[in-house]
Amino acid sequence: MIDVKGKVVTVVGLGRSGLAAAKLLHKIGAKVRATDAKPMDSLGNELNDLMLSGIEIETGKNTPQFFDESQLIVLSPGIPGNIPVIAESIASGVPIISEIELGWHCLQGQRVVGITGTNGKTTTTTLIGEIVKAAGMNLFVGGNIGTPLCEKVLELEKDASVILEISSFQLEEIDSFRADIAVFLNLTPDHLDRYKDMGEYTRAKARIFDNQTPLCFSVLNADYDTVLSLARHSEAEQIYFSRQKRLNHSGVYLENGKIVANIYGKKLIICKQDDVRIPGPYNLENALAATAVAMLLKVPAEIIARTLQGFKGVEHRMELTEVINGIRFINDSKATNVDSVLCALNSFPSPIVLIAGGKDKGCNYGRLAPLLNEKVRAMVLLGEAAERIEKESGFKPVYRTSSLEEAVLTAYQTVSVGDTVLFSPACSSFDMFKNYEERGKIFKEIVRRLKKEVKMEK
Ligand code: UMA
Repeated sequence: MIDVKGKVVTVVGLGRSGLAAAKLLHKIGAKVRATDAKPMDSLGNELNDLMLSGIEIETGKNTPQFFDESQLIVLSPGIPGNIPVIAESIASGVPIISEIELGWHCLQGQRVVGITGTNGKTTTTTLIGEIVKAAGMNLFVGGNIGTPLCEKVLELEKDASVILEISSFQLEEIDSFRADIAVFLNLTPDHLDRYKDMGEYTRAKARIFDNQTPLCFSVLNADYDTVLSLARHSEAEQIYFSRQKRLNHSGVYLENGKIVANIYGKKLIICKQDDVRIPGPYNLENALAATAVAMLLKVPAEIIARTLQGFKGVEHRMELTEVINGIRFINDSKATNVDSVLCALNSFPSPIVLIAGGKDKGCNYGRLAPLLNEKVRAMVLLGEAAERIEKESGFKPVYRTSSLEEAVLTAYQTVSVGDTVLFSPACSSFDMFKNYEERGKIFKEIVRRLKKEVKMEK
């Protein structure tokens, strides 16, 4: 356990991570302060509990004075480490850690599975959790997926598997954090509004391998050379997974339409590739990665197979919302970068009407062009990034809209029976919504309303 008793610890940001970190620090005896740039009234009621427990709070700003005497700073993932107050603290030598680093120090030897990569993290994390649950093992599923590690760490069973979705933001400020099993799914451009270039983003992601020892495992997508080269410096034992090639090395791959696991020197057929219920080639990769982890956790093959066959996927990720008059409406609000949209476009038959746009993250939308031209009937755009998407993709026809409701109705007017309306934004949600979950929920509400209206018209 980290020794923070009596130490002044400043938590920066009071979103989910910051709140959980502040409460945990208070429980383990630190003198906690917490600051958030948002005004008090937009931060929710939980702040009152913090204040009642004696935590000093600053809202509406993050002032340098508030950091005076800090002996440790816990930084929320959404806040870059180069903002002026943090840069000043770094200069004065105060250690800065992320929320997962703090949570990790409070574990009691539980085995940590850390899942990172640009796309598929949430699906893979959830799927691993479902397999482990089906095997009757104790577990915690959290991290970037929603529940911060700090929120639950003191309640975990000693034998629990701690399954964490981990973002590059969380990895930036780790120090000793170690993933006993580190899963690296893929690497494509993302978050280029935060990182100065792909190199900086890649370096943050590669920190998942930091602190791994020869007793650890890294589970690597053998179809991505970049992933393999990043893992070269990891001391962990490497286990591969591949959708595209048979592996000579320990790993999980496809052979004659079947998922094969060759781990611990034993070759096992898990199930047929077509038994995997979640759609598309990239979800198959997620299923292979999850199988590799489950094998390392010694889950029996039949439990893995049963879970792959039953797992429907996660909310907001290629989620079938409704079928209206033969038109499928898919909620893929979680697709916040270009590659995520490419995965979704590859996963559904054409013709597709694509609804996209949101807060620009600096992605190259020109990369959408080939698949748009191949599979998309029309594109409906909204949000800050609409202009860049239209210009860079060069795709036509495009309809510009000013709200999600208008976008859905426009898409509905453009489709024919048998089409798919795919809401896969390629952008984050923060220009119009609180987060991608809110955006996805609103999309689903609009579609369900539309279904009722269409029924009444009949
Ligand atoms: N703030 C300041 N000063 C600043 C900037 C922000 O005080 O200069 C404050 C904001 O006012 C806000 C708080 O910091 O109140 C925000 O903290 P945060 O953005 O870190 O949000 P949390 O609610 O703590 O959520 C974070 C993750 N968010 C981000 O990484 C942006 C959540 O991932 C995660 O689920 C949660 O911790 C629990 O671990 C979301 C996400 O979008 C899903 N992640 C990115 C992604 O998946 O692409 C990485």
